[in-house]
Amino acid sequence: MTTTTESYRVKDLGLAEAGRLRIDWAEARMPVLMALRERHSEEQPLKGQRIAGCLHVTKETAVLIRTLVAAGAEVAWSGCNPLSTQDDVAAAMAAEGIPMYAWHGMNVEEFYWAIDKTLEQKPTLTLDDGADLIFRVHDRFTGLIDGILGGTEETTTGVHRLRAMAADGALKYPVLAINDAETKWDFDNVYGTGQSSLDGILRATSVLLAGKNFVVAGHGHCGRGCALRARGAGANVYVTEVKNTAALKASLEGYSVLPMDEAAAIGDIFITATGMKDVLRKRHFEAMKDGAIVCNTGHYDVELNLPELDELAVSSRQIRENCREVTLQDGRRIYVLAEGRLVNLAAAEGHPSEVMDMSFANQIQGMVFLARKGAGLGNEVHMLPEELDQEIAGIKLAALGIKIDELTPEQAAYATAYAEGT
Ligand code: XFA
Repeated sequence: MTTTTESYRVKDLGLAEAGRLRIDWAEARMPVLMALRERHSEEQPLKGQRIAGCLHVTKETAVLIRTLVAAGAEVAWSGCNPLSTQDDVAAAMAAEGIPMYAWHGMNVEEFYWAIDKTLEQKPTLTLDDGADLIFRVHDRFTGLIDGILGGTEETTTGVHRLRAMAADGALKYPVLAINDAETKWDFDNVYGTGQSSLDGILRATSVLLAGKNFVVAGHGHCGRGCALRARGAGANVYVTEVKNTAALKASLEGYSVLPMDEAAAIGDIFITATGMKDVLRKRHFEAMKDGAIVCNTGHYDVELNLPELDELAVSSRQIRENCREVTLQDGRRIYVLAEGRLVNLAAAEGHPSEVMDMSFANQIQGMVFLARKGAGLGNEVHMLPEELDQEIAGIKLAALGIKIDELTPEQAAYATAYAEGT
């Protein structure tokens, strides 16, 4: 059931109060967005801009939307993933007067309908997670292109596709790669994924981590975050890798590095964070101890080869939420969390607000940058200026009450002279 008027479509406007409570909770944990909101409500850098946004409708996104509005923008929104939309948050936004077109579980047709509704306002800026809005404008609404100063893109995949498009000369307005900002990828991958993945494991199992053998497949940013948090919880952390430099880093960080064939027989808990398929497969399941727990926080649902596990099974039952017990021929039991999908999304709540604070601060500052400079940029994928990263990190530090040193004028001069090679 949906509530429809001209200016929004959400599941149920009656959920608005519940949504507001959640948004208020997030606001208290997003000091960078709140600081930018205060600054931009005075300066109004987005006055006269119309923003179409297509991004997960969550409490954190609501804080982003309120901040864009406070900065002077007119905003219309759709959700970039029908399953990530929180209906109470969507309702709260609609109740605040945001043209919000999002509800949980919308189908493909409705998804494009929602995007198209946000384009009716003839945006001057687009804000994307997955580039669907940019693609839609380029495919179906080319008449809007001349009026668009630029867009932002949140994700790695989106940025990748847009770079391919730019290389073909097919990109018709400038795009900022939010993902490539250090305050985005270097924080949400490590600290966001690290904590939320452990959170998912704990919610799905409630096991004690201390003293457990915790195997992390992959020592990229996500794997590093998981390893760091598992060690902090008192687990013995083992890391598997296929890349020399990553393996060496893991070893020098103090983790035991070994091949999965050996880790399989040792581990109590396994988490994959590689981006590769079949990381845990038949030969590994065959070697595992009774009671081993397996899950994934890497690439969607391909890292655990569950069809191969099920071939080895004599029985299987859902024993807890997000926890399936698979019994093998010899009686050993393996516990599969969230069917190998991202455990931090399926069994927990994704990145904490404190982490989204930094990602979304890049979105805000990206919008302001495009409003000021977009017209002068080429139709390519651009990085945010490095100063913006430093500024965002600086606001976060200030909010945390952390002070740091400053170079003396002599040191600053020395640094410049040094860079010039004298
Ligand atoms: C849901 C996000 C995706 C939610 C929404 C509701 C709930 C939990 C699906 C998402 C992304 Cl694909 O948010 C989480 Cl109950 N996020 C981002 C996020 N993660 N991403 C972990 O939290 C980053 C990422 C992912 C998953 C990068 C590449 C591939 C997959 C949007 C968001 N999260 C904060 C939610 N806090 C409640 O706003």
